Formats: sequence, C-alpha cells, structure tokens
Amino acid sequence: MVETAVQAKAADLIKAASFVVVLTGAGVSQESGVPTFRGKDGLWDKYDVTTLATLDAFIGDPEYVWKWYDYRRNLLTSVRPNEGHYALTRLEDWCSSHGKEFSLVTQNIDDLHRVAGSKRIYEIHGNIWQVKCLNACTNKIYEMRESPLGKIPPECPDCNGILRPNIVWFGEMLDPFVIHSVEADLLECDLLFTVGTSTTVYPAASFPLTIRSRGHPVIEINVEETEFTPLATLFIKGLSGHSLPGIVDLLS
Ligand code: BJW
Repeated sequence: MVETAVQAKAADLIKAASFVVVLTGAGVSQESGVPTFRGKDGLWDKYDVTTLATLDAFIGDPEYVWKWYDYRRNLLTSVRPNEGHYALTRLEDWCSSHGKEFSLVTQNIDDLHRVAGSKRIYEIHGNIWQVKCLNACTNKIYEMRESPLGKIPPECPDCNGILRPNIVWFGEMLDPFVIHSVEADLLECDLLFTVGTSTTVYPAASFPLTIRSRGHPVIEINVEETEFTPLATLFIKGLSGHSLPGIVDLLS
C-alpha cells in the first residue's frame, strides 16, 4: 500500500475507535535532533549502557553518569518539538472534541510531548529535567532545569545526599502509579499506535502484544520494520514527523 492509502486506513481506524492510546519512543524525537538509542547513530553505539544506565553504574561513579546526563540535558536546551509531536497534540484535541478518550504513553524522557502541548501523558521512563534523592529521604521529585549543572553530582536539599536523575534505568521498577494508570488505559483502549519505538524494552514492548491479543488494531509507524511489525494491523513505513500529520489531516 502506498503511504497515503495506509494513512487513510489509519484515519478510518481512529474514527471507529473509542479510546486511542499512542506509545512513543525515541524515533519521534529523532527529527528534532535527539539521538535514538539503538541502530545507526544510536546512543548505545557510542556509549556502554551498563556503565551509564543502571543504578549500579550510578552508585559506582555518580559524577561520571551525571556528566553524561548533563551533556544530554544541554543538548536538549536547544531542541524543539517537531511536526510529529504537534500532530499528536492535534490528535488528542480531535479525540476530545469527538467524544473519544486519548492518552499518550511515552518512553521518552525529553519532555518534548509536553512542550508540544500534549495533556494526558504518561512518561513511563521518567523525565530528564527531574531529580530525586538517591537515599529516597523524602520520596520527593524535584524539577531541576539548571543547565549546565553548577555542581556535579547535585546535592539533595533535604539530606545533603546525592540527587539522581528521575529516570528508570535497566533493572528498575517503573513508577507503580504511572504503570497502574497506563494498564488501566490499555484495558479500555481499542486502538493503539506505536510510533518511533523499536519495541524491545519491557514492559512497553508488551503493550502492542496485549492489544493485539485482545483483538484490537495496532498501527505501527517506523522508518524500519521491528520485531512487532509482522503482528501489526497496519505498518506505516516513514518518518513520524511526516506520517502522523498526514493521518491527522485526514480526520474531519
Ligand atoms: C523512527 C524515526 C523517525 C528513528 N520516525 N521512526 C521481560 C522480558 C525481557 C526483559 C525484561 C522483561 N522485563 C524487564 C526486562 C528487563 C528490561 C528490558 O526490557 N530489557 C530488554 C532490553 C530485553 N526492562 C527493564 O529493566 C525495565 N524495568 C522493569 O521491567 O522492571 C521490572 C523488572 C526488572 C528486572 C527484571 C524483571 C522485571 C526498565 C526499562 C528502562 C529503560 N530505560 C531506558 C534508558 C533510560 C536511560 C536514559 O535515557 O538515559 O529507556 S532504555 C532505552 O530504551 C530508553 C528508551 O526509553 C527505551 C526504548 O527505546 P526506544 O524508545 O524504542 O528507542 P530505540 O532507539 O530502541 O528505537 C527507536 C526506533 O525509532 C527505531 O525502531 C527506529 O527505526 C525508529 N526511528 N527515527 C519514526 N524519524
């Protein structure tokens, strides 16, 4: 199917749905200039995940890990949402004005969906602009926008311990309140989009499988096929910043 025909089919599936959930990954921010994790030019090509994105790595060398996050935070200060982010905001608005439920589940930590105006967002892997105490002294989450950071590692204002990024590293549990809300929405959802994600990291990788196993459609948008593609109801091969606006333009 040529892209416009698949986009029209996707628009029809949205019109027929009552609860649309969109799962996004790093590919959605790629056109804003944020590197993805896997594949060509992916972050993990240049850095060793085990020395950076685990709690053990952080405890072993908080300064080293913080320098990596400080560098990425700095990059993000000059980054703007792209047409894909804005199309998802338009989709949410369209759903709400047509009596449909909508939620956006993102694995991205870059805040760009919020900047673009999305409202019902679950950031399941956290947010790079937030920090929390490594000792969990108060369980508070702080917003910390300073970039570059004046002091590395930053200090907890409550116990003078070390602050860590509020990001879910490998082997860590996702926030139980967030994951509970996502699961509740997935239970109600009758159309799921997966956009710009390799669908390799759990539990997010299980969401499209869950929806398909309940007999509901899943539309995948990606520049290349993933392990999930053979199970997708529709696969739209393309840039999210091009494919998503094309679909939303077809809604009336
Ligand atoms: C475009 C595009 C364009 C490019 N347009 N497309 C069950 C089975 C097996 C393993 C596990 C399991 N349960 C838990 C695990 C362990 C682990 C896991 O899943 N490992 C897998 C690697 C197998 N999961 C966890 O540890 C999770 N915790 C958990 O489940 O707790 C309970 C538990 C713990 C331990 C054991 C059992 C249970 C936590 C996962 C946290 C993930 N955190 C990271 C790093 C954050 C750090 C940081 O950013 O600094 O989050 S990993 C990294 O991958 C990041 C991302 O959010 C995540 C997903 O990546 P994403 O978004 O899909 O990006 P890419 O790069 O992979 O793909 C981009 C895609 O876009 C590509 O397909 C491109 O083609 C495409 N693309 N440009 C459209 N313009």
